[in-house]
Amino acid sequence: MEDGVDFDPGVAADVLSDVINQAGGLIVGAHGINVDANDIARQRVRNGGVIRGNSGAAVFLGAGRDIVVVDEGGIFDGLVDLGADNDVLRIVGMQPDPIIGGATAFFDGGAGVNVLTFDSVALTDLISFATFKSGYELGWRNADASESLLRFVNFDLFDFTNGRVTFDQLVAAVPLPAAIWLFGGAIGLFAAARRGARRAA
Ligand SMILES: [Ca+2]
Ligand SMILES: [Ca+2]
Repeated sequence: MEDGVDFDPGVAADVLSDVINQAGGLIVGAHGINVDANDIARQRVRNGGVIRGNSGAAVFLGAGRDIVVVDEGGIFDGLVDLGADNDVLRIVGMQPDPIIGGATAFFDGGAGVNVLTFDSVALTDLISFATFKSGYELGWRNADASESLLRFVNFDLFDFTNGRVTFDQLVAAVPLPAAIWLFGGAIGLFAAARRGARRAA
């Protein structure tokens, strides 16, 4: 099976090509959207429909400063690999699916300094952070109190509605879940009890 959209080599660096898949649209193939292995051109993929890779990535954009925009309700069935160089992943608006891009979506910024941009999420909306497969799963609460999850790896800078943070600042901004506070508190009590026991001995 061929790729849904296949960019051929030979396009110069800095030339930007757009793929816009609107709600109701379907791009499907071995890779949903693919570039040549030697690609250095820029691609911008905006998806409010479905992009599916049946045997490869849903989206592979290779080198060049590429952009992926997840419109409200956009589904990426498979890996979204932005490839080498400094890329941007942008999450638009309020997403109806609790997992951004759908249950199989996973966003890999690849090499370079990659930026993840949230149009409608503030740093203070974050509620969870965990490892997920080879990357991470970030959770936040939306304005309507629904919750969203994003699964990603290899992003370095994170733009929220109230500012930009590094990966370490992102992790530090997520409130610790109650279970960790309780667990940490229990360890503290246990250590105190052991110290007490040693003194008594
Ligand atoms: Ca590219
Ligand atoms: Ca990259």
